[in-house]
Amino acid sequence: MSTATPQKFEFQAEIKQLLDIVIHSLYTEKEIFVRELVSNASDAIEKFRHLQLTEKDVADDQLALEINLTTDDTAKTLTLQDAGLGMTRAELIENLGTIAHSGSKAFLKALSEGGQKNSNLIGQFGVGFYSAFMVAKTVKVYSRSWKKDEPAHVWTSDGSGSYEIEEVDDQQRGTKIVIELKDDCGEFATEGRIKEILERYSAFVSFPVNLGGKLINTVQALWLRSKSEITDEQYTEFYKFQAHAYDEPRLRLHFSADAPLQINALLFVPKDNTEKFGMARLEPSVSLFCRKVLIDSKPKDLLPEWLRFLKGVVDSEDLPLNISRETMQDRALVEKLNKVITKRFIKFLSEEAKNRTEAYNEFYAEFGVFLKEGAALDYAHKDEIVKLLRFESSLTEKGKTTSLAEYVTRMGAEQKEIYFLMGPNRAAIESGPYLEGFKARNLEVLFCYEAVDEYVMSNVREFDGKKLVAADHADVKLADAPKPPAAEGDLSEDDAKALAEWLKTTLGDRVGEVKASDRLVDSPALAVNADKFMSPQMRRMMKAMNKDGADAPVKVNLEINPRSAVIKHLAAARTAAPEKAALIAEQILDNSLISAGLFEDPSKMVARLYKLLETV
Ligand code: FE6
Repeated sequence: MSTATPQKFEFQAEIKQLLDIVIHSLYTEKEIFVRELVSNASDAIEKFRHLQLTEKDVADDQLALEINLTTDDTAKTLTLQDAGLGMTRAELIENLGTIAHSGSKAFLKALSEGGQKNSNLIGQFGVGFYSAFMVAKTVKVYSRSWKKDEPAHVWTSDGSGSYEIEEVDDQQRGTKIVIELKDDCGEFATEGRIKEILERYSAFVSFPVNLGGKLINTVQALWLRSKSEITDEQYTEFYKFQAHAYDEPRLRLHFSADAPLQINALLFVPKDNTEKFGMARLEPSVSLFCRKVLIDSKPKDLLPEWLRFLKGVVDSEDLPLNISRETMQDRALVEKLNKVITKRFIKFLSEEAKNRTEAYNEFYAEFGVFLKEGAALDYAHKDEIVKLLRFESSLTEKGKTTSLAEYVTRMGAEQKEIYFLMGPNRAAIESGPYLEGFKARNLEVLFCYEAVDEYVMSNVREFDGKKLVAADHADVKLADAPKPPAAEGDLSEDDAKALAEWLKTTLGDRVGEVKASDRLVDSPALAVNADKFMSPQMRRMMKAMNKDGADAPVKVNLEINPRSAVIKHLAAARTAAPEKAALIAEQILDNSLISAGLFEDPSKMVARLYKLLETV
């Protein structure tokens, strides 16, 4: 058939339909067409290179394997040229309609059904090319096949209903696409705008991408190379480039998987947790790529919220290129990626904790708060995350931590629960009245210093079948306690009971139950939270937020120590000096509230103390 004169063709009905979808609804941002065309060009070169391994007799075999873009701001055109395998006349026609033949019906059907489960129907040269018509008045495709002696052609269309094909002479091997831009798309004829787009989406394309003769992509897609070939310096350089960071990464995980999904990932933990300084909440910043081409730089659901401190890239061949941010067409796939990566990262952290304990502990000191968030909120991974948590305890040195697993190995046979105490710091917990009963019984208590710990502990609830119990809670029973040796002058059980009853009457509404207790060793008294629904920490938080309920007067149960000199003195004063005894009772309650972090109104206390001092 002669092809010397232009020949006109109508688009098939399916192609018209597809074009309409691509132009009007598949992509939310017009700039995406640059990514799609560069991606096609890269694939075409890749295929050519592959083909060259077996085919020796190819057209223009000296051509540099490059992609060249040029803009013409006056003519309002953008030109992309590649040295790929090119297309013959038949292939131009065939490739244009490939999707229409191979499953476009199913594709269209899937889209019309909401497009939620779009499998990868679109092959390597998919609908991407059509995206040019989002911005083009006309598109000209010049192409010469790698097959020698095949003439070159130019394909021309305005995307409305028909196209023309004509033979041309001066086209080298590969494809050159010339886009004449619509009037409102002139920005894509400026070098600055195209540079920006290339740097965003095409920074890691395997072949040189030149814009106006200048090389754009200078960084390698490190995540696709083998670990053994990469130096620490290269990793750090990549981290800085990818995360726009100036620090050195604290930890890195480079891994690949083939099942259940094909994944290459390179993840970094930065040096510092910037949220800690009261800076804005971190945004997800592990970018999602498909074969080196950016899909989304801030994919919302690629990782769970608590991993928002991670930087880096995830690349999966299983992703269709045209997943764009607003049209995440394959939720299920992203969810699967999320599962695999999260599991893998948790495994990595547990290995770090085991093999590089010091580095892990430093990581934990900085980023532990995110693990706590995960332990409390990520139900699917809770059990594994809890193993990564670390706490100081009554048995660790100051600044040293223990895991819950280690705590459990130290538990005596009769201990059934894991105890913890909240407090602003180690000194405050150690000097408070709550710890002494546990210390006397050789029961280890975890120390929690952060406001979130309360929430974390109540969400985690148990570890290894053992309940996590607040050591200052009224329900804590230390039944098997060894009775402290009786001493001269200790209150009898009856005296203690009578004193407790008297205290209850004297203190009135300020206390719930008052009883003698074995929990105490040195302190005279201790307040245990009588409010099952609001811990002191919660109360403080609600007060800070001006929430209702925090204003109600504090009500606590009081436990007294019948062996304490102060209590013995009080028992004697009760009959000898009733007025003074009442003052002492009030003061003992206030002191115990201070230790519990529940003391709120010092005004009465000052007056009372002066009154007491008068009696000395
Ligand atoms: C997509 C234009 C039909 C090659 N190189 C490049 N693009 C390619 C191919 N496509 N298909 C093969 C496409 C067009 C038309 C299909 Br008309 F770009 N750069 Cl080898």
